[in-house]
Amino acid sequence: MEQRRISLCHWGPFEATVRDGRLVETRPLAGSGANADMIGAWPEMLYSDRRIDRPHVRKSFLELGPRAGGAGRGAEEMIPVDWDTALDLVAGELTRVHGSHGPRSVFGGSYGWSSAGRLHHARSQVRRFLAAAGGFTDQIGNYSWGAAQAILPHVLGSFDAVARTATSWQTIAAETDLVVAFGGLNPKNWRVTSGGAGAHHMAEAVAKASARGTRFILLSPMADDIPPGLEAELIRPRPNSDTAIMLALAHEAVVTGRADMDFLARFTTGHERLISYLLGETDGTPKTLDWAARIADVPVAELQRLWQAMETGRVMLTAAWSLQRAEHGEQPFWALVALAAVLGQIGLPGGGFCFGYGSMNAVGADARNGYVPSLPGLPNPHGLAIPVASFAEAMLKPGHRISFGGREVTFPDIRMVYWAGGNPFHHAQDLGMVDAAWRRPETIVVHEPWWTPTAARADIVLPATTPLERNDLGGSSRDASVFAMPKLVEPLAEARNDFDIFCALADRLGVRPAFDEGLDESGWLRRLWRQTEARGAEEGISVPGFDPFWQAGVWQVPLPAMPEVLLEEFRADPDAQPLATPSGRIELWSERIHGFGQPDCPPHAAWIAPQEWLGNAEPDELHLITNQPAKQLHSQLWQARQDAGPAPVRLNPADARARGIAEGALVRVHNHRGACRAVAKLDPTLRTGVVVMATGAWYAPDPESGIERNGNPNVLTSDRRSSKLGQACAALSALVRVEPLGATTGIA
Ligand SMILES: Nc1nc2c(c(=O)[nH]1)N[C@H]1C(S)=C(S)[C@@H](COP(=O)(O)OP(=O)(O)OC[C@H]3O[C@@H](n4cnc5c(=O)[nH]c(N)nc54)[C@H](O)[C@@H]3O)O[C@H]1N2
Ligand SMILES: Nc1nc2c(c(=O)[nH]1)N[C@H]1C(S)=C(S)[C@@H](COP(=O)(O)OP(=O)(O)OC[C@H]3O[C@@H](n4cnc5c(=O)[nH]c(N)nc54)[C@H](O)[C@@H]3O)O[C@H]1N2
Ligand SMILES: [Mo]
Repeated sequence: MEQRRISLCHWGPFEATVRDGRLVETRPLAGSGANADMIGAWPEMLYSDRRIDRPHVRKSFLELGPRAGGAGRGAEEMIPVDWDTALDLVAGELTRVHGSHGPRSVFGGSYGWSSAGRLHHARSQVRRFLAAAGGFTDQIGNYSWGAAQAILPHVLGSFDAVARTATSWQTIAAETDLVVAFGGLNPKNWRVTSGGAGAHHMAEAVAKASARGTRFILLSPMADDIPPGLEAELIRPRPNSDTAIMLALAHEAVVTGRADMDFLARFTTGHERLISYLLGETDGTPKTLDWAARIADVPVAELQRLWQAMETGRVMLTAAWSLQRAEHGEQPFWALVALAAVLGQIGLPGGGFCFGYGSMNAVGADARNGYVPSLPGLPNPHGLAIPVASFAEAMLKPGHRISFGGREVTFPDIRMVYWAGGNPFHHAQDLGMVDAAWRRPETIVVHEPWWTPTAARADIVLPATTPLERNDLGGSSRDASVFAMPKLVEPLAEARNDFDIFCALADRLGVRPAFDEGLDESGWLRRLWRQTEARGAEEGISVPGFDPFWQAGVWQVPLPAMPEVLLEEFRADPDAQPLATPSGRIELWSERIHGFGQPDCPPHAAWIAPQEWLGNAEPDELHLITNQPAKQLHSQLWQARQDAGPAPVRLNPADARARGIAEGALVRVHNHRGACRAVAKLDPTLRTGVVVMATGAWYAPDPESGIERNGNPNVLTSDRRSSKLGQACAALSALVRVEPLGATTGIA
């Protein structure tokens, strides 16, 4: 018997063909623009020999429990056990650790993208469960735009400009003369959206603007940040130097009399102090184009041309999220706002600034917010939350205090780790350090559908279903559709839904009513849909009932009446619609940040050189960019590509020649933190001195040499954070060396 159904994943909507109970094909939903390779990988993913078929316990943990110690994690045999044994063990450990060390000793922040459905969203489920079970240590912030999340509330009153709102592409296509994109507009990033990418229209939107005559100038070390077919000019600055360029452009506006002083006076505060810094009155260094050209190591004529292009017309400035995933990552975002303020077009259609047009699908798409429901959380009264990227440091240094957002956070004494829906051995920096930290806790529990490096390093592994094996609903707030995600096939072997696993544990702990509120899967789906209905009632939008929605498989949320323009209301009436900053205005100088007194995050946007970048590199060192993988979602989908060998490292042919490296050669990429294998891919469009390795390879250190075999670049990145304000992931500030993989290492 053959059946066709529509469903959704983070990389798009698809049509699935199921024959005699087996998934045989997945294809992008017609008209969705989703990537066929990524969508088509589902059957291989579902039936991969990396699926976890039943609960497993690490051998010595099964024998000795927490007395086993963590040294054998990842190396010892994993023993299959039945569900009751596994669940009793987990419930017993939670009770023991809570009882002896308190709720904060259970670390359950469990960062990770999980899968697209909103009910069975593993990370939301685990946090809800641990809160119901008495509390836990959570994580604050995210890896995507953690530094922005820290700085923007001080500048704009909230981080809405990175999390939710961007001027619509429609408006850009109609109004904008020039788009200046720091970090480019990389089309590979438009393949995914958190929650599920409904429609993929970004390339079309860019093409439409270009066809109307919008000019594009992109700043990025690599040419693939330009969408195919777009005639864009490219400036290739050194990585991490964008802040200097932005400040120099603002300086140029000031000294040529083009700064919009009326805008600065009405809509901002502190511009006098920023200008004084730009002019060099505070530090003796005027932030001229020459100054920036030296820092960014680009011909000054390129910056002059950029400035000339910006002098007239409607200008949209944008920065990719990648810019802030760096040391002092707060600065390029603050500097971009400052530059836009100096130009005076913030809040005008097609002008000002926005973040992330090149970072994720549907940024700048027309969509109404709030129609995709989410699993409600529960209060975590005895808990604590630590900055997301600090978890490994926290495991290594219980009791240590760090500054974060102007206050202090004390690391808890983490005894137990609970992870569901994330792959820290993919996402965290300095994996050698993470590996060491991971040996410290007494007990580690992981739920996973696949034997990821994280699952392989747990004490107790519980096999989770994939979204194709359960009923759910999903969508992204940046898209205009909500999808039903019906169960397509029966769960593999003994795999269970995360929700059902937590129900069984909640029973054992006596907290089931608090956790499931008496609802099963179907009850929860209906309850989530009531959130959507309530949102519709607020806005006078008619929402179908759950049953008709489920039957139709998708609901198109009506488009907003007017396309979005970021900060339009503020510009229209700053007194009636003040920002939530202390001054109610855009803060170009922040008294509050001044009060924090942290030299690594001064009270105005400033150029501060990172500790690791081309400005202080040894002659043979290269700047490593770790960007998002083109045909994966992070480490997801890697299991469908594992036979391809180590991941590529891209080098400019001149850098390759200098090292005796040919196209396709196996190389060793290394620094003092670690080393990995990779396959050399020569790219003449890449800036010299820069190498690029996408994230996403599964961590596999060779037990003898320690070299990571699959090309996971996070063995090379540093755990140093953006600043004491943000404590955010700063993966994009790292130097490496590359050499042919020869006799020195002994691995082929
Ligand atoms: N060097 C460097 N590192 C980076 C970045 C970078 O730019 N450079 N980017 C960072 C960013 S922005 C991000 S968002 C992170 C992403 O890091 P992660 O979110 O950790 O990466 P994923 O591979 O998406 O991990 C999700 C995991 O959930 C599992 N999963 C899927 N569905 C289910 C389910 O239903 N139940 C359970 N229990 N598990 C499920 C998947 O198999 C997968 O292992 O990486 C960060 N790391
Ligand atoms: N296909 C695919 N798309 C994805 C994801 C995925 O895993 N796969 N992940 C999604 C997620 S979770 C996130 S957070 C977003 C991330 O979105 P981004 O952070 O914007 O994406 P990246 O690919 O890391 O970086 C984009 C480009 O920035 C450029 N760049 C890097 N450093 C610098 C710099 O210092 N200066 C300048 N000017 N340019 C620089 C690089 O050339 C790189 O190609 O992507 C999302 N999109
Ligand atoms: Mo992200």
